Amino acid sequence: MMTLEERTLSEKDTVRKARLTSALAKRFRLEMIDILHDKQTGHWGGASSACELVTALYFHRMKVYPNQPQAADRDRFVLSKGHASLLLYTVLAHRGYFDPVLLPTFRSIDSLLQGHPCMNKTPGVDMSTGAIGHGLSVGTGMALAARLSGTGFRTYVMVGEGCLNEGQSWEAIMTAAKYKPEGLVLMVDYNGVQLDGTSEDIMPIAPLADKFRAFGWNLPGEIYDGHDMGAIFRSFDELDKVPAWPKALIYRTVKGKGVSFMEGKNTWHGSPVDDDSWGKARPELKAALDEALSAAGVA
Ligand SMILES: Cc1ncc(C[n+]2csc(CCOP(=O)(O)OP(=O)(O)O)c2C)c(N)n1
Repeated sequence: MMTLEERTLSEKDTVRKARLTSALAKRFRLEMIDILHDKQTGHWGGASSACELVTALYFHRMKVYPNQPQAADRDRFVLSKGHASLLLYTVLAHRGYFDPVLLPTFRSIDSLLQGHPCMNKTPGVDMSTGAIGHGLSVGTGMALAARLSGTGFRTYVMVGEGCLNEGQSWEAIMTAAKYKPEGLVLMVDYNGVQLDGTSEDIMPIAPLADKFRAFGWNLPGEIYDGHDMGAIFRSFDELDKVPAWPKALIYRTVKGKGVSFMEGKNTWHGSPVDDDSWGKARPELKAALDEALSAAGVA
């Protein structure tokens, strides 16, 4: 019998594929909360908010070769908000880069899976991150390298609002607008909450799409729902119709998505998941998974 991963990757009908990918993301969320509870360390809020987005990239959008993680023409992914490392590891493991049995070693001494992504340790990690704000600079360099080498790969950079509060991001935004690297896609996980408060309180970034356009970037007209897999797939199609580079996609998301009492709360940015909270969170995540599996026609 095929696994959910195999079914998702082999599905040709995009409506059915979006439902399968959505179910996969819900399963990853459940797996993440179990690991975070087990380890008593790690970041739930921003991993959960980007769960559908990163799952869609690796299971639908990006050209990748998990058994050749250094292939020159592979698409690149830079998780500028590196604190969401558990999400990247969970998706990479289930996409075939390494054995998912390693996931419970997350954040342990000498594990392949360090607290923040390390490109020298973990197969599939294209850039080491964790100091928020530098992802778009390296992503711009990677996209320019794709031009120089003629390999034509795409580079996807995911930022949170904390990244966009860093001046370095805006230097990269200007640099990319100047050199217009083909294949550079900035994805914003726009969840409105950071480590110690809301973006409104810390440093507002709205109106974001207008700012990007004013800086010379190109975007589809919509801010997409980053938890609706159909909308995410559509955002990729609409991105392809935008004629000029560099391009950005903005997704409205919910920090801590999937657990009612954790949603939208900065306290769940990186607090350890205690027994009581885990006990209450799990049934909610399991119910969402069951619903998604049933919508995808998976028994
Ligand atoms: C340069 C730097 N300063 C501070 C931090 C501490 N820090 C970690 S996450 C974070 C806030 C992140 O907010 P956001 O990018 O919106 O993350 P998301 O909600 O999407 O997870 C901060 C300030 C850091 N990692 N790097």
